[in-house]
Amino acid sequence: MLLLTSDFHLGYGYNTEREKDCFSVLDEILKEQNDLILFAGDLFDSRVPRLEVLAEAMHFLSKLKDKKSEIKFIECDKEINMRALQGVPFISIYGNHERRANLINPIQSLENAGLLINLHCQKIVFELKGEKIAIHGMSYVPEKYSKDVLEEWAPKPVLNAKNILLLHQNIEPFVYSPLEDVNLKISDLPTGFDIILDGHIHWKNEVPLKNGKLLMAGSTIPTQLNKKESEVRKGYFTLNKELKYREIEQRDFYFKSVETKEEIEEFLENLPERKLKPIIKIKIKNTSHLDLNIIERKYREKGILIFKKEIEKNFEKQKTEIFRKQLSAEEYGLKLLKEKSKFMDSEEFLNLIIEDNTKGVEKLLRKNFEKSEKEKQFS
Ligand SMILES: [Mn+2]
Repeated sequence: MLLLTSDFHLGYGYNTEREKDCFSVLDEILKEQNDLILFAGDLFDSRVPRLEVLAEAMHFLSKLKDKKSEIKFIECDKEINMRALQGVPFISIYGNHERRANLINPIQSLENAGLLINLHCQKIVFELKGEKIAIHGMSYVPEKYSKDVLEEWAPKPVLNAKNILLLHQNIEPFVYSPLEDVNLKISDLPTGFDIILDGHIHWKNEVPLKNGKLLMAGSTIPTQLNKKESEVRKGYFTLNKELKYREIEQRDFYFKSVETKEEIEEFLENLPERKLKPIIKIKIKNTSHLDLNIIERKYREKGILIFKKEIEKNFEKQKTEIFRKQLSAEEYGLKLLKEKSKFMDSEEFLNLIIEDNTKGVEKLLRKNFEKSEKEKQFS
């Protein structure tokens, strides 16, 4: 059996009531009998995970080495550490949360330890019960380049094999957030693949293609806490003779719009009892007369409460302020860069700043300066 999954976001919610939630998927997978695990990026929530988080990932990956698998290795485009083929191999690409331009990222460091195999514009071929399985993978590239890199690589399906392609990009109409670019369309995807597994999108999708399927397994914990995430259960795909979606045990997540305090109380009083406290996001109109702290204290045992105030249309400034609070520092930085700098590749630029890569920053600035000078000459 193959397991197809992505976006564990290990380390998400550190120092909150939810900090252990991201690890439960690891235990569930270890309970399963798999032959091969295919992972479409964002194993970690950050580029430099805390050691506590890294240790959990390493423990999981090394446990896979003790498990039985019927998979046989045939060939790979690149040199691999044979230790990574022991037990149940974990074939991965890295996602946007891991990518570090020109620096080693956490997925690559686990690969160096022989705990997984990372693909970037490469493929690896196995055999399972007499059937050839070819896994092709392109790790995350800034959206701006996604179409070009994929076109240049031009992955070719292996003859007489089941071909699976791993990606971690926005693919129109599937876009993670309105702040991000999207360059790939479904019609740009290469043909001849039985399955294209795309990470990055955090809610599950199954899209039929001409010959094959585009799958998004979704993240294994809710991270965006939007309406879409509240409507779809989290899980992963398994592929034996047929494709199945297996839900994982997790907190319920409610996304509820209310107008009065009475409505909130009625909703919270009537929640069903569950082993795990649910996550409850409440969107409220007219909050001025409400003391949300009192409600939070009164119902703390009922669930992990998140309040979201709905904004009146006339208060543009207030809106920006609240919008800002919903973004991570990184997302907000990217938004500002995109608004304020008309010339450069904002995503790459922000990455270089985060990495403290002054040489890279200088190089990019120079490149942009030269480009704008050239444009001036010709205009
Ligand atoms: Mn992700």
